[in-house]
Amino acid sequence: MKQIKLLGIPFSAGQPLSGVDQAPEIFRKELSSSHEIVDLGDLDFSLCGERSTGIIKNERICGLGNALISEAIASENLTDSFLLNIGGDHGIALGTIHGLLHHHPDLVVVWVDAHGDINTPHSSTSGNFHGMPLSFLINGCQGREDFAWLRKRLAPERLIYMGPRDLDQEEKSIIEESGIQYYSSEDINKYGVEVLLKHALRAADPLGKSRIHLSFDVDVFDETDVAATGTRVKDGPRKSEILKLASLLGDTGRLQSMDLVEVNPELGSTETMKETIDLALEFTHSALSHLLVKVLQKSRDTAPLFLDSSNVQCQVQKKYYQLHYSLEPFGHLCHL
Ligand SMILES: [Mn+2]
Repeated sequence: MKQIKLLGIPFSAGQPLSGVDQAPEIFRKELSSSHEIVDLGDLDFSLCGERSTGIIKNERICGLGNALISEAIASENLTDSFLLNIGGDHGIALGTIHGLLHHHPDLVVVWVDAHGDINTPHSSTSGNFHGMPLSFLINGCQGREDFAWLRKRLAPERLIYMGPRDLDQEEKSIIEESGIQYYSSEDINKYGVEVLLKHALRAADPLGKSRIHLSFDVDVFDETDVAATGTRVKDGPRKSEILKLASLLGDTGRLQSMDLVEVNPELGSTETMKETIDLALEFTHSALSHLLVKVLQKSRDTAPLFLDSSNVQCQVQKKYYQLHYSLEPFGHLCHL
C-alpha cells in the first residue's frame, strides 16, 4: 500500500505577502486527522540568504531555497509513497519537480493554476519568482548563478496546463512556441475536464506509463471562491470540474505526488479564509481518495473496524535538511 509522505515547505520569498508560509502547519493538522501520514517535517530556509531587490526579487533565497527543496526530495525514498508537498508560494515547484525528476526522468506534470508561471526573469514585469518556476524547469539556470545547481529539465511536451486565464503576452508566446498543452478555464467549462485530461495524457505520455505530478495552485478557482490567496483571478472554471480533475488524476493509478500552494491564511475574513482552506482540502482529499480507499479496505481486511480518528496514526519522522550547497563548485557550469 502506498503511504502518504508530507513535506512542509513554508516558503514565501517568491511573492511579496506574508502568511503563505503558515499553510503547512494548518494543512498538516487537518490532513493527519483523516489520512495516515508520514510527516517529513518542515524545510528551513533561514540559511538561504537575505531578502533583496533585483530582476528576480529575493533571488538568492529563491535559488538556494529551491536547491534545498530539490535535494530533500531527491534524497527521499519514494518507493511505495505518495509525496504531498505543502507550500508556500508556487515558486517551490521548481525544487519539488526538479527533485522528482531525479526519481522519474519522464515525469508528466499537470499544472493547475490561473496563471502560466513561465515568465523568464526578463519577461516578468513584477520580478516575483512565483511567476517563473516553469521557465527554469524548462530552460535551466538562464545564466543566473543562484540557479546553477539545476541539472534536470522538464520537457515541454510533458507539461499540461489546466485552468489558466491570466497570462502575460510573452508567456503566451513561450507556451505557443514550445508547444505546451494548454487547456484554459474556458475550455474546461466548455468541454469538461474528463475529455480534456484523457486527450492531454495520451499526448504527453502515449504509452500511459509515466508517473504524474500534480502542481495545484489554489488560485485556479474563481476569485469569489478563494479569498485567502494572493493573486485572485476572475472567470474561473466550475468548482466541480476542478475537484473532478483531482480524482480523475488519482484514478489513473500513476499520480505520484502533489504540490498544494498559495493558500494564505492572513488574507480574507475569518470565514472566507476558512472557505479557501476547506476548498483546498476538498481538492486534496479528491486527489488522495484512491489511497484512502485502500486504507479502508485494508483496515476491513484485518479487523472489523471502521476507519476513524482513533485508528489513524500520524507517524512523525522529523528530518532536518541542511543546506550543503555552496555556489563555487557549480559556478562554472552556469553559462553566463
Ligand atoms: Mn501558480
